[in-house]
Amino acid sequence: MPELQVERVCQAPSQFPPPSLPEVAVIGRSNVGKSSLINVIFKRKGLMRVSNTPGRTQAVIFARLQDRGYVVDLPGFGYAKVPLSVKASWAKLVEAYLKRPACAAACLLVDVRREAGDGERAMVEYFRHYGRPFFVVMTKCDKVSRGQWKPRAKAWSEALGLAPEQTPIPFSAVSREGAKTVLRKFEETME
Ligand SMILES: Nc1nc2c(ncn2[C@@H]2O[C@H](COP(=O)(O)OP(=O)(O)OP(=O)(O)O)[C@@H](O)[C@H]2O)c(=O)[nH]1
Ligand SMILES: [Mg+2]
Repeated sequence: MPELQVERVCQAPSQFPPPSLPEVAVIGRSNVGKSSLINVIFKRKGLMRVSNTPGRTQAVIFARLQDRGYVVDLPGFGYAKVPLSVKASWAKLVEAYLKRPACAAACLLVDVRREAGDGERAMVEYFRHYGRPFFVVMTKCDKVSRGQWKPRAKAWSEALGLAPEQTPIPFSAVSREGAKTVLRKFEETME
């Protein structure tokens, strides 16, 4: 298993490391399971902080995967209870990040139980605008029956206008369903 190490925690774009290796960004609404997914697919329990308080990760965390690339944990969007000043700094951080040419791809996380919101639609528009390839992972699949996976993936695909090859990958940080498939996606992007 490739070793993932946190290298930098950035609260402002000026703190981003100079570009070197390809980066894969993990994006999604707050509490969708971004940190959990990174910990599970790289088998690094506790590497990224998993919180019960949505909106906790207000930083861009660069974790380095040996000499292959970076996994970048972005702060979640869509948490209503944060002050406006926090929302503004969130937007600044995420926009600055997505403009970065070193961002080779984005991994958008969506919750199997939710419907598409403005946040997900805005992110997809961003990826398209900046020409960033992206793939979609459908998290918390352990919360619904297996029979729901296909119809939920189809609903997300339709709502976000995804191409057939972008159909959300079912994933669960609890059962580890989909972990290998998602890891392969990260590795392919860094090749
Ligand atoms: N049942 C279930 N719970 C999950 C799964 N993934 C994450 N969780 C739980 O969801 C909550 C949020 O998980 P995080 O990984 O911190 O989510 P995040 O997207 O990093 O959240 P922020 O950094 O606050 O935006 C935690 O209580 C996790 O234990 C999953 O696949 N299944
Ligand atoms: Mg997090």
